[in-house]
Amino acid sequence: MIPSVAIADVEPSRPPAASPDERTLDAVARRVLWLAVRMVHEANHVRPNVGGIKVGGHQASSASVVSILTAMYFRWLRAGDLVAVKPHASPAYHAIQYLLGNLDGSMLTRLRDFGGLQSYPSRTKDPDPVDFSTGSVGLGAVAPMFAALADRYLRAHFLESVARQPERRFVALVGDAELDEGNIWEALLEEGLGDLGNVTMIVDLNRQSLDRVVPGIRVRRVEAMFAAAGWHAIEAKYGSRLEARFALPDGPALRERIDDMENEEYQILIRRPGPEARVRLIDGASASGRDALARSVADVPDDDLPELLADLGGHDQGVLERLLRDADRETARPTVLFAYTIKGWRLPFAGDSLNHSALLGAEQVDRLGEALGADLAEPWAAFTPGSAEARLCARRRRDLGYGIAKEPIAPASTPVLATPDVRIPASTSTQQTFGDTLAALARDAEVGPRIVTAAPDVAVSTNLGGWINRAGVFAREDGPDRGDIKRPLAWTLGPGGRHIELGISEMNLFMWLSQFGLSGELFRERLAPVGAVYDPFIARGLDALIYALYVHARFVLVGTPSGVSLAPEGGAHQSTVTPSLGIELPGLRSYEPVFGREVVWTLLEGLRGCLDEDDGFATYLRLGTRPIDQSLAAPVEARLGLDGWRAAVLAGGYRLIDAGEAAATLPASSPVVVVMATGSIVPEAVEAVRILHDEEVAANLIVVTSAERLASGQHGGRLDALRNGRPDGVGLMAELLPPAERRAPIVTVADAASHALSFVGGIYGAPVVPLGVDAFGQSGTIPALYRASGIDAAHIVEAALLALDLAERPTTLGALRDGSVGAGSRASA
Ligand SMILES: Cc1ncc(C[n+]2csc(CCOP(=O)(O)OP(=O)(O)O)c2C)c(N)n1
Ligand SMILES: [Mg+2]
Repeated sequence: MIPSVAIADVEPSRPPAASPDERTLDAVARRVLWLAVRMVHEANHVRPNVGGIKVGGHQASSASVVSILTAMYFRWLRAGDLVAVKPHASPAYHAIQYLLGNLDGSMLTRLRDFGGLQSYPSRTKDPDPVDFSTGSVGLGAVAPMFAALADRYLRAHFLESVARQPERRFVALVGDAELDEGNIWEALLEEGLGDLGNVTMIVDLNRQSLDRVVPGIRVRRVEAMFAAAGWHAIEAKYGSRLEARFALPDGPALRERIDDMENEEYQILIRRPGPEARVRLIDGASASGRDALARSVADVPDDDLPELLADLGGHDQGVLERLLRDADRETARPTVLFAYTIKGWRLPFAGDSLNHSALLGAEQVDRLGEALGADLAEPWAAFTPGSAEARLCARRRRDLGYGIAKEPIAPASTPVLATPDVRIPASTSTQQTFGDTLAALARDAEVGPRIVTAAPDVAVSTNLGGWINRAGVFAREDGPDRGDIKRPLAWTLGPGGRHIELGISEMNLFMWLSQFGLSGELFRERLAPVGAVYDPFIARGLDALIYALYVHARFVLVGTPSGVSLAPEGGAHQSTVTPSLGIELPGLRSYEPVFGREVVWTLLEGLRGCLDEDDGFATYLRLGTRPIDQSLAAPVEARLGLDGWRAAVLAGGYRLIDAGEAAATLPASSPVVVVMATGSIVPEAVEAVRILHDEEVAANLIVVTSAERLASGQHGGRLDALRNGRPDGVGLMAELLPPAERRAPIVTVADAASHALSFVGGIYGAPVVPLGVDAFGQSGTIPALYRASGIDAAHIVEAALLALDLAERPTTLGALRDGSVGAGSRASA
């Protein structure tokens, strides 16, 4: 938490506005600034504060972009354009939405309040329309780029419906320190994003981050980096007053001096009293340039000098408009506009290095209101009806297409998801079946056209080859014909392609999923985006994955291969924490199928989540390369039939081996133990259960296909169930464990951190011995690694025997048979 700091007061400045239009625009900008500042003030100093925690909000960061937002929303933007606004400009953004009639005035008192305006613009939680959520800096900066790619993709694939939509611009208004985030540079290097002429990034170049004035003149390097990435880089550097002065005979000396000044010096200069500013300005110049420099500002009164020096292009409507039109003319590549601004513009702490979290005092707010022409008695007043400002707001509301009902989303009803005909060999891996299923779906007339895949340079190794051969690779134009060269992977490029190949950036993959996964909401055509990534590298893009879920994108994420089952690949590629992510991330359904059929079913369910008209969700499939003997599934198929098995898989798990059924000769006194296993490790669990049966232990094997479904039933449902007098209402666990078995000890086993499944004992108070991979792996064979990690059959058997010792009153097979709970006597195993 940043403490409020005492900051020297400087008078708010009000540059002269010339034409009636400019005056109107300036009046709008002043009102936006006032509302933004007052909103934060209300939240911190007026609204009753329960608990005494500083509410916060960013007056300085909002002020920094007031002119830019005004130029955008009151001049430049068109209906259909989609905009990401830097997170800490939320108050200014909402002020604009209020003036444009999209936000009820009562909300202005509810910034950062429960159910009120969010701290950072949120698509899903704010009451007014927000195109892109922002918050974690860097992500909002690139979201519009991926949305622009989705727009391009849709225009190439769904011509009729999308062609009716207006050409859109995709805009990101970002903070300058936000450019420190590496994900922005990963997106800049992505070749599919490099020629999006409808993308504009506007950098609020206030030279300040959270903690400090950014040293040196970093912008020069950054501009060169954008240019090197193929972007059209332009600057709104100086305002018209300074530009006019540069045009005078000694003007070049002044320009050179400011151009060459490091950020820290500039920030000090614009905050010093006029006489001191003049001395600093001139003394800091080279000896040869001092005279011309002194002459260049000789006629500027002292009082006016700091304000003249702070006349930057990012606060000049004329300059901004000219440059935004310039961005429009560039249609072959994206544009970045560096808009030079003052953080805290027109506020007493303008340009102060510690103003990021600073709040104006009550008196300062009143003085500001007066200076900005606001009515202190009616702080939330909109413009007087009939005034030039009110007319401008009404006109812009129409121009921006606000209030017009959106087209319905296609497809209007959930498409039929027919189970594709996939040949599943006697022994196969989940990754193999995933690839085969997608390849089969490429020819599905109903769902195939809506599936689009992406992989960060791992398409081949995650088994997308068959799909890519049939679906092709998306490119703006047809690729060169390879003639009769026969290769296992055809890689046919063209606008009809349905695979998008990304460079090695997991951040880009998740940002891609976030925007392609919102295609229904953004462009009225739903897609089913499937992203494939090596499971361990999910962590590399985790923040972007969380972002994709936070914005409610619908997608299928396939993490493969996973776990130490990737044995020879070694510890650097073995994932252990991903099942926990699958359980804990909100809005994500997670499956770890074992058998080929289960892959087909869970993938189809994930695609349904993308395309369903009401029940949308994102899905994570954790897969692997270990060949699994498919005949091991015979008992469940025999007991439940295919439909029952499928329903159980989607619900989260099923009983694969039941001791009573499988080992009819076991004595009634055999103690009961439950083995719960997930993923690649199931064959070891089957072997262990058989050994236990030989040892006269009544071991049951439950396969968990979704720890997430199990946990959500258990955690989410329990309290409600108790409230409603249904202690049994704990989701799937109640079905998996019949009452007589609920106190029997449980051994959990996964090719993942042991913690991932250990929660299962909590529901009925059964002792649990969790097995899993709790150390980094290494290269080796699967048996060697399973043994070293303690998840092979021998360890499962040992754990089961030890678990039996934990149970005070062991459950016996006989008791299970007559349904009495924990009543049997202890039998030695
Ligand atoms: C990923 C991430 N890290 C850290 C933060 C905390 N944070 C919020 S704003 C900010 C500084 C942003 O500076 P800049 O982008 O220049 O915006 P300004 O406030 O100057 O407008 C930081 C570090 C964050 N929001 N997201
Ligand atoms: Mg900044």
